[in-house]
Amino acid sequence: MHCLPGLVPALSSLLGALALLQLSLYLRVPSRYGKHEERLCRPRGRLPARCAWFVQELPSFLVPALLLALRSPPRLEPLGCRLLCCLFCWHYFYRTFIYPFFTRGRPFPLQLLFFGTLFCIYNGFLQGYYLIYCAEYPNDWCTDIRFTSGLLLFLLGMGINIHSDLLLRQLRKPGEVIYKIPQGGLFTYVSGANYFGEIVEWFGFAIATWSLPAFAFAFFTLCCIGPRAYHHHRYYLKTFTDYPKSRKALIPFVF
Ligand code: NDX
Repeated sequence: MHCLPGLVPALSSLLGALALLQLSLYLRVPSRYGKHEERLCRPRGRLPARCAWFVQELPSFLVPALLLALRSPPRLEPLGCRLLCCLFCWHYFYRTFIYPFFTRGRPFPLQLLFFGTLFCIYNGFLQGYYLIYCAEYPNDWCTDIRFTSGLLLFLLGMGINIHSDLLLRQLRKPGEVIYKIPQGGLFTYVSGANYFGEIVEWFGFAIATWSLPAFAFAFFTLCCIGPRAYHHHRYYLKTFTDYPKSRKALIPFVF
């Protein structure tokens, strides 16, 4: 496999277009899984959350890992390239092999699972293909301010995301499916603390890679889970009369 000129900008533009489609579809109405499902747990047409998240997220880990393994001769230099590819795989290792096995979420709709899996194949290919076959970085990229500041943002975002996922999980006892008011960590300031962390993480990755595919993915993430954080916030305000009034939807103190 080689780097085909034009393929990366074309796939990145399509990802940007999908982000806008996502925004137009889900700005007013949230995507129908989790607390925004209209009806509670009809078992048909759904897969247990553990299975669903594992299946859906697996391609985001597997596709770049396969591309890396298939590359001949193996690409080991420069160090910046290796590290950036590892960051992407590291996040999806967590999301595929750790997150699903602890989730206490409701069964996930098969239809969304299908589209989610297609999306993860597409994005895993785009990010992996670019980093493994196309990206060119100078040997001292690891000391570049874009790499170091992006890496810091990525780690900060990932920390917030994992911690917030943990706080959400602890709200339920095993077998429970009810919703409670999230407390602690960044939930003190925003309803979508896990989403805020994920968005910071992917913008950090985009800065560290300084690449079109990564900026397109960060934009997609913003358009996908930004509106969802807003819908979560409205849901909490409607459901809990004692919901903290000073809490914002997504960005602490701002929105
Ligand atoms: N999966 C990313 N679009 C998505 C699945 C849906 O990783 O066709 C994008 C991802 C996909 C989406 C994916 C892509 C676009 C799709 C969309 C479906 C339609 C859409 C395919 C792939 C589409 C077009 C047309 C453009 C092609 O019961 P429960 O499940 O609600 O329980 C929840 C629990 N919880 C609570 N428990 C007690 N009390 C409370 N108050 C609670 N509040 C929540 O916590 C869950 O078990 C858990 C987390 O829930 P929630 O709702 O906060 O997060 P969730 O949305 O489930 O995301 C989980 C994590 C989170 O860390 C988030 O940052 C990350 O995954 N994520 C999620 C979505 C996308 C994404 C990251 C990204 O874009 N980077």
